[in-house]
Amino acid sequence: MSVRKDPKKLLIVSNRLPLSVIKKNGRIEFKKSAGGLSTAVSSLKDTYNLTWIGWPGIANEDLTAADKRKITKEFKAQNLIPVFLTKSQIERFYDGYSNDSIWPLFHYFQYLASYSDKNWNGYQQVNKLFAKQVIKNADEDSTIWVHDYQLMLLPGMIRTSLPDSSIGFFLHIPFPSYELFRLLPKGQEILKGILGADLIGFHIYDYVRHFLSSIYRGLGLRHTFGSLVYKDRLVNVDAFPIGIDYDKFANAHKSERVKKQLEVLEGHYKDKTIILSVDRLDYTKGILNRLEAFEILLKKYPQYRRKVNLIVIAVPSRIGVEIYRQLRGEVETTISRINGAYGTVDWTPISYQYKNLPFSEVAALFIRSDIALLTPLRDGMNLVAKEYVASKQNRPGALILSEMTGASDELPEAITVNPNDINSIVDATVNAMKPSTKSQVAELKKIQQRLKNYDVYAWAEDFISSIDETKKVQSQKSHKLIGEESLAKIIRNFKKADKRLILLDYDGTLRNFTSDHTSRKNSPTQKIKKTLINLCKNKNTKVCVVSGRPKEMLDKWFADLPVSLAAEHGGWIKNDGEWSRQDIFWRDYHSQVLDLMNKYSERTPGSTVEVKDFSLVWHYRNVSSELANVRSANLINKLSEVLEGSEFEVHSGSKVIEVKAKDTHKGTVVDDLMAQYKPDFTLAIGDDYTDEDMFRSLPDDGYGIKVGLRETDARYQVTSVDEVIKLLAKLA
Ligand code: GDG
Repeated sequence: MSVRKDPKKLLIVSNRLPLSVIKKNGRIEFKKSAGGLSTAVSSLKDTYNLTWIGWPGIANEDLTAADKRKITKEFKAQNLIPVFLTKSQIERFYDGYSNDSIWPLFHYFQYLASYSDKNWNGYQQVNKLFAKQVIKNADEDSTIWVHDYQLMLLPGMIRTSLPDSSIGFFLHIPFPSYELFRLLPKGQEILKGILGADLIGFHIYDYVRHFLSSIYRGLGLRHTFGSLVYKDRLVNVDAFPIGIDYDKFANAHKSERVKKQLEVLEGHYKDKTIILSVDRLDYTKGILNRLEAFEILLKKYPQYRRKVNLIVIAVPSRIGVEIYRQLRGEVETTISRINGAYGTVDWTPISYQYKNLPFSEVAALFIRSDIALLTPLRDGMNLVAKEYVASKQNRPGALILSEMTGASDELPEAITVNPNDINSIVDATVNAMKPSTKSQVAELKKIQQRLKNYDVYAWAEDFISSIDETKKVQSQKSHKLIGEESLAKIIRNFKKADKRLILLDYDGTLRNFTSDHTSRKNSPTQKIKKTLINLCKNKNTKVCVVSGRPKEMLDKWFADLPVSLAAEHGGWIKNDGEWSRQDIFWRDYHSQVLDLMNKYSERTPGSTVEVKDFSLVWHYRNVSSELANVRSANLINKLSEVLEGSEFEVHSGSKVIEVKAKDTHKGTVVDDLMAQYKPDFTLAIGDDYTDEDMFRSLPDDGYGIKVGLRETDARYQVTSVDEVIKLLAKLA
């Protein structure tokens, strides 16, 4: 771990802080919560100037003004900042949208998910309160790390106020498939909120995949190997499987307290096989499934009775919520039933504790248990599985793990079960009681090495350095962005020049894209027209709109303006009032391409075919993203086969596939106008691949400006159409 000389500010933001406040007999008390996250984060203290923002775990109504002052003061001493919440905010934000909508849905319990506008408003409101505290406490070079499903709007909110900040977001629960995610009202807002981050992390690649597919299908955003551009900012999405505090568990057997606890267990469970179950009492954890499996085991295999014990530790969780109360009732009734049916005077099959045990007791149970039986129906990761393995230093132990946990991806050596297949849990448990001690220890050793290498400290360091890495790539990508100096230079040279040529693409450059390329909404605004007129006022400035659109459309929009026009990528040029055309000979390629495009259009709802003089275009802006992906790739393949060896080529543009002659491109417009006017200042602005031909044809001292942050041959880049208009207005 590297130690920085001048520690950088790191703001951790999560729903809960590592310190909770409780009030006993009117007095404030502070209680440490020892979760994996607080362990990980406390390790970062040496490297960073650390501040943690979160809810202190108690409602405003239970606090006096003096209490709040005391909490704020005590927290400040530990670099913690409280976000105080009222009962109704907690109810709507935490119990409501977080735990009644997101938690069940993201864990595939669709039937338990409920929604209300009231809860959504509460979720937004509390995310705003968190944002306020972050903004108040962040410096320009702070790194902000936002955690989990309660704060998914927060990255976007911070980004609005601090556009250049470094933000990471990590989700501790699964990200569901889009088919589930799309059920969430306000899902798009949630996606946009998360996308405010520079780096977005999940436990495993499956969740990454689901997230990427959701932003593609929900927002139409494409990615390349997990990188995408959102609002002209590079965003990276990747898997960072959370680790555990490995040494703490691996060394637990040396602690005196743990040793004492082990003696108690050894005495009580002498010669017994212990099966261990440890979780928060949550319906996602599949506790009832494992009880059912244990009951079947006792029934089907009487030889194990009196030889095996199941120890169930259920940590109280969300106790105010009805479904959790119900679950507790069911778990306890099931356990009583099994104990009643199979227990004897000197043997109780299931030992049950509904409490949060001290670490020494949990560790001793991990060490002594012969089998860990962890059968969540869904679990983001499941740290207990990793902690159990880490605790087994030179001791045998079998891990039965649900394949629905993130951890199962990382622990292929575990005995995996489908938690919905009760018989497979029974069989796995019976098998786990058999194998040889030696092979179990060897298997565990293999996993331990991996858990040690990527422990919770390595995880946190990895995530934070990946935020830094993302910021670095962002700044490399933006090195072509026009700054004040380059802009001043362009204006200076523009003014100095005797003859100027300005070539402007239309869609995506002068006008933002709309969903329908034929709609009236695409026509130039008054502001665009005025800017162009002003530019042309100087007789020595030639402006040409160079578009892929047909000449009729450009005539309709620009005929009354003193600009030259190039339609169909230069197939047609209107200079000094007359249209002239290039010669091209389609032969029978025209009908072959058109037939193919028509065929695809019929099979692909939302797509259309446009016939132009110099090209044929298949538009698919309104086709659903996944289908568009498949159909466009297929069509490109088919067209390439048809056109092989011809003088025509296929281009894949922004939601269009276009076939045109190789010699018809925007570069020829630059060449023609340069030859005619011999300007000493040339400027070309465009946003897509067809404009690259213009940039490449510019003279060495010409200025090419790309709209957007994609790779380009242009000398400069701007991020939006608005910036183009502002720049042209400055020149005019
Ligand atoms: C969420 C995600 C993801 C349990 N009982 C006691 C106790 N524990 C400790 C365990 C473990 C932690 O609590 C539970 O972590 P899990 O990962 O198993 O589950 P969640 O609480 O649901 O956590 C989960 C995790 O976030 C991290 O990203 O893995 O998928 O749902 O560390 O040891 N600790 C003590 N007494 C207990 O009785 N002291």
